[in-house]
Amino acid sequence: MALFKKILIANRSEIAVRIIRACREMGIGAVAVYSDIDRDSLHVRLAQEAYHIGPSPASESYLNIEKIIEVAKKAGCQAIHPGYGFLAENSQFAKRCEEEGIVFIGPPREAIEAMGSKTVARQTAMKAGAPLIPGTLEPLSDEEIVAKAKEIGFPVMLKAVSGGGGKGMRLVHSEDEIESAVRMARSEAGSAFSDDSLYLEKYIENPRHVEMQILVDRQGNGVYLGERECSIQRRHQKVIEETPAMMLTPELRKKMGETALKVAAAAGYYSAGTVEFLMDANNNFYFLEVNTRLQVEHPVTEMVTGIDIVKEMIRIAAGEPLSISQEDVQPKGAAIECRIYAEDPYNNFMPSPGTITGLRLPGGPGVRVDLGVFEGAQVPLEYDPIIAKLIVWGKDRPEAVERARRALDEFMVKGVKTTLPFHRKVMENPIFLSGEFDTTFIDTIFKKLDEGRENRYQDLAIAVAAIAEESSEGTRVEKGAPSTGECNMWKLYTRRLQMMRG
Ligand code: MV4
Repeated sequence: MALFKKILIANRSEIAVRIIRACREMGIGAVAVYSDIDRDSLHVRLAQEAYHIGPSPASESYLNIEKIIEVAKKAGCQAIHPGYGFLAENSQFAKRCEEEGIVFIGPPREAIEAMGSKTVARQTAMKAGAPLIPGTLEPLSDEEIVAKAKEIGFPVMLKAVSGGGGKGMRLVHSEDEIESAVRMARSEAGSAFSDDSLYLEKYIENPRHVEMQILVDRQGNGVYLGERECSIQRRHQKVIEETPAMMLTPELRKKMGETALKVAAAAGYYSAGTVEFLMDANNNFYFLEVNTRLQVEHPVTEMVTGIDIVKEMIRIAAGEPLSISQEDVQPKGAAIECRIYAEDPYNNFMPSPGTITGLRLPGGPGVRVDLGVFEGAQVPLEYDPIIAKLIVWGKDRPEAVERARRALDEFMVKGVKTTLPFHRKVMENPIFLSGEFDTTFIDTIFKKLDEGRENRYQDLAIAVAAIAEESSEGTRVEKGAPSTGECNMWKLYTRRLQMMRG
């Protein structure tokens, strides 16, 4: 199949812009769609053509399957890229594209459907020989849940079969909690997914979230592009992602990569995809779920591998075989992504919609900004509040962190509150710098940045005391060799101290 002449991008903001960029570089026409409120947005400006698809609520625009297909046909598009969110994992949409002779740039709809059911996904992973979290492979009745929970042993996780992203999920510590947990989980799952079926897993304490990026072509050739460590999340929303994951040895990476490819093969998967794993304190990894889409955090993998995941996805959809083999994948250095949301980190991450009245972007070596706005643009309340992603590359993790700090200091957004101050704080956090963090990081270490602010002064007081001690004794009082990160933090503290002393 020859490459497409025109692609419709059924999305908005930074990810629509990202896909438009791939189209332009490939000589493919990019067709944007927009809702009322997005009439004048960045993705509309950067596309060659743009079509209005409806009112601002997503249900009447970016989720309107028939309208989007109608526009794709009218504009003469051979394919549709769904980006992430909206229709990206909607097998009905993939089916409608197929029926209309439009290529859905993503996996086969059967794979979307199968991986959408977390129990079918677990069955598939088991067939592929992936390590599974102990638990059930089928949905359970209330009675079965109680019996199985006792069999597995508390604590257990109740999960929604149609879930993902933490909705309809309940941690259950003991038998007397289980009845009410089942009731709440069923009701939550029922309203969120119109499916209240539940299954059980053994609870993994303080897990780390590590995911493996794969590319599989329609001929069945697959490569893994390495992992992303995504443990820094809030309310099941990722906030910071990095690669490589500090605790992954080359042997573990190979095992995880090959496992991910086997799961994909068992699911009949092609396109770009991500296999998610949980890692326990002993570095055992367990299959969690498959994300059948391009992910928000794909740029960190692009930074270290030099592979353009969006272009590969488009080529695969056009029927071309992969242009790379596993030996061509040689990740270099380290990359970190900070998601910049229009949210107020000083007020429990409340959405902060409005007009961007000022914008200064970071640049320089190793810095990539995937931006969804411009100065004067509106950040609407109706959609995901992500306005930009800052992705930095360094020869190793300490350099990537230094670049992140430097770039975050250059980054300025006026008119809306953003999560920039939060990221600046994380990049100084000793636990983040040590790499010894898990999915409890934000809740236990950060909570609100307000409290963080007080901690800042506490940290400073500790640093002052330590410096005083150091100068009186002539030696450092710390145990063990400090990491580069910690040294940098010391530099920052001393600089700040000097400023305070005038
Ligand atoms: C778990 C778990 C512990 N044990 N499953 C949260 C979202 C969903 N994708 C899976 N999640 C979890 N499943 C078992 N058996 C802990 C979590 C979890 C989590 C996972 C990844 C990243 C952040 C998280 C935050 C809280 C809980």
